[in-house]
Amino acid sequence: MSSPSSGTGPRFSNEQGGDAAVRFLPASGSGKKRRRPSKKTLWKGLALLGGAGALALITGLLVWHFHLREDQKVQKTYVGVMGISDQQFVEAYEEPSSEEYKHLAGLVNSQLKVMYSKDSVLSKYFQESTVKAFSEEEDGIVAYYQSEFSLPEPRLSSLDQAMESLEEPEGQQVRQGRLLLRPTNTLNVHRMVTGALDPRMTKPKFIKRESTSLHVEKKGELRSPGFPESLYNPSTFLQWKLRAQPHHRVRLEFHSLAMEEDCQKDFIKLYDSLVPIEHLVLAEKCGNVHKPMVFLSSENVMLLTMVTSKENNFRGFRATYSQIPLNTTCGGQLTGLSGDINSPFFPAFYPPKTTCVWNIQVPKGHFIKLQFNDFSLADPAEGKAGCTKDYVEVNDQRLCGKKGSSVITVESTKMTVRFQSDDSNVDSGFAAQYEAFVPANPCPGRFHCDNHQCVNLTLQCDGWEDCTDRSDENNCTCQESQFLCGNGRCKPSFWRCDGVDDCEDGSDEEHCGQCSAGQFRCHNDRCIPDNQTCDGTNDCSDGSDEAQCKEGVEAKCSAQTYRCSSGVCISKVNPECDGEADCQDASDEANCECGTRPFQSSAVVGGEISQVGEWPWQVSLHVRGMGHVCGASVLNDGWLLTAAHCVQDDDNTRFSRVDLWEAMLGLHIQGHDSEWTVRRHLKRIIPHPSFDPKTYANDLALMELQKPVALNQNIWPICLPSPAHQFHAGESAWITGWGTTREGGFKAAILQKAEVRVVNQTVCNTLMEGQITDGMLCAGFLKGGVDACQGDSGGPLSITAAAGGRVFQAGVVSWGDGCARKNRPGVYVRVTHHRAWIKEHTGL
Ligand code: 4AZ
Repeated sequence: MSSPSSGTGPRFSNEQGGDAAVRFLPASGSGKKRRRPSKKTLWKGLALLGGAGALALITGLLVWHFHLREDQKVQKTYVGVMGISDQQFVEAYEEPSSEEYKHLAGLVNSQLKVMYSKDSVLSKYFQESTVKAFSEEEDGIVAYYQSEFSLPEPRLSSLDQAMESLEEPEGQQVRQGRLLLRPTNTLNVHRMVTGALDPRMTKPKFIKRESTSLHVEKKGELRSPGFPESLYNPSTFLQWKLRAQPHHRVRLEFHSLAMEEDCQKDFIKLYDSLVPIEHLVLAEKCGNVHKPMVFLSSENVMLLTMVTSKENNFRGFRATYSQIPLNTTCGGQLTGLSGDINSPFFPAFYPPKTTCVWNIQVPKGHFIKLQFNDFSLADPAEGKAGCTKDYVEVNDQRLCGKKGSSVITVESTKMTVRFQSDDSNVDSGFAAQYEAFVPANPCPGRFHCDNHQCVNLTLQCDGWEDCTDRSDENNCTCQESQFLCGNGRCKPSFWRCDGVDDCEDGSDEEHCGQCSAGQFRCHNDRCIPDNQTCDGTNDCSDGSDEAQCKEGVEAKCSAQTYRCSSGVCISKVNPECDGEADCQDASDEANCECGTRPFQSSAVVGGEISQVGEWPWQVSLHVRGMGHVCGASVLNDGWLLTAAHCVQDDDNTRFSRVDLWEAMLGLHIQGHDSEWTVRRHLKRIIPHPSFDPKTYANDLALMELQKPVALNQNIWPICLPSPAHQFHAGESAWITGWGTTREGGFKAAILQKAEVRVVNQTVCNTLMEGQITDGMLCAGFLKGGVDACQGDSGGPLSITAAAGGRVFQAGVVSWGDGCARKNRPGVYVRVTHHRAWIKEHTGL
């Protein structure tokens, strides 16, 4: 920016010169000899000149501030909704080129002009209005418009204020009054809602802007451009205007959504309107959404917008649209001893502007309890203003936001439950059951939790929390096979000293390491006699008594010993690649170019999303036209290990065909190859010949790449354990993959990781009703909650060895009873069991 005084202002200089730019200009008649001024006069003159200069500078700044900056105008766009009564909607109002549309749009524009003319700020900066659409509503029409203002930037806040006051005090009048233009051009406006556009929709220079209008009376499908084969385009603003027939709602169901995680960059936004007005936003979504989402409008219109930034593009979304009749019946009189109450359309997102009231009345002598199982209401103000937007009111108690299971009890025969959603922001709502109870015997035949919930008697003191306040696990008398926690809970004894705080008060992990003299303290804190260490027997059961031995003790070969290349066996547990040559021929330290993250520079941070390069052995197997289907692991530059069930033909697809597959190595985000990503076709697939699709025994397959890959920081082999390698119950293991992040959900776009624990083989076989063979390994949490799931199959179960720190592949994701269910750990192929078969085919 140029200085305000340059050009027009006086120029000063320094007679001593020096700097050419600040040299005195010769005065006119500079040829005359000048009288040398006295020192005093010189100072006076300089002071005078300085003062004048400062004055000029200040004046200049002021002029610039109030004049020039005023000239730097910015454009501001508002969108609005105008409800017009006593007008009949005609089909032509949907067609902007029709005479009828143009006529009504003209009236709306004049109406807006008149309204803006009454405010000095609005009238000064208003440029023009454009009607964007009309829709039908009960007894009238809704006009959707956009108004443009042009103003100096500093005036933006006064414009916002003026627009707001147009809404509030005057809005009241507008709501009730008749705004008369000219007698012939009367518009009966009963509702006005105005708001600024989301700045993300105006800020970037979009390469593409597109608007599509759709009628939803016939079911149909909506996809973001290119979905699912290609990625969406950068820098686009797309919108879909959806219209249902009168007296219907628009129903929009998203089946798949894969966008950038950062909503500031890429997002979709839904509105209960035909223009993107923030007062009527239904929801904003980005990233990967893991469960199908259904949205419903309050009237017969909905707007879907999609904004993409200039980088990081994903697959986008697929959604289906339809319409449903408007007359939602919710609430009512309930007199049974028990019953269900749900927010309208649960588990679909409830529509905005909905009120339901349930009046529950139970027989005399009973009280009522209401148990919420799901509770997710949209209330951005939750915690601040306190349940003013969407809420459930039980008698006089308001609930809002998101909650886990909870119970509300009233000591009365009457309960009133009111559900209220406001104009914007919706969520999946709530599902609850009410139950009448006799105060003296609130849970006949069942356990009475402190919060008045009832659970089956068999669930009391079973080690699991079934009452939402956990009171079923307090003050228990433990069975023989259980351990009594400090807080009175009972937990299976074998969970004691396993490194996991199962009691949740730490008591099961206390006093674990106090071994007597002459005893060795195992890593799992068990105590064994000293002389049982380094004897070739795994006495601790976690192998720690054999792990720290200076060198492998030569022993008789058995399933527990490591066989050196020379044929000699040593008794050390997991000696391979631990950094110490235990075999005399050092063969236990050969072929150890594996299981490290060679060039990874950043530390692994929390959360479920992996770091780039954290799992360089993870492979994504793609099938032509289907994208990611299974996981696999890198064994070396030419071989991958996966699950046999991934390569079994089904009725529709010949998954056993080599040419169907493409292996993606060094991939982090699906659909987003990086400079490290290598795509490879396959030369051959070798499924385990004894794979049994009924029992999933031997669920293992090898894949040979068409040509070897160059290993890099994101493509690196995992170590294969020797047949004798021991993975102990309770040991930490990691599962990784792009599978669904919940049962029945969507696949992940970014490589996910989760920590699980190896589950005792006998316990697992009992839990899984005898389906666990020696060739399988279980991992997870008996509590549930963490697991591999569909799409993770074929991927590795990675365990870091205690000695040497290399990562070994303990398992291949194979099967499970659903995902992350309580008492249903994930089942993996036990790699050690199949080591010989892998070696036979790959030489590894
Ligand atoms: C599957 O369908 C699958 N919970 C993989 C793992 C598990 C369940 C299902 C384990 O690929």
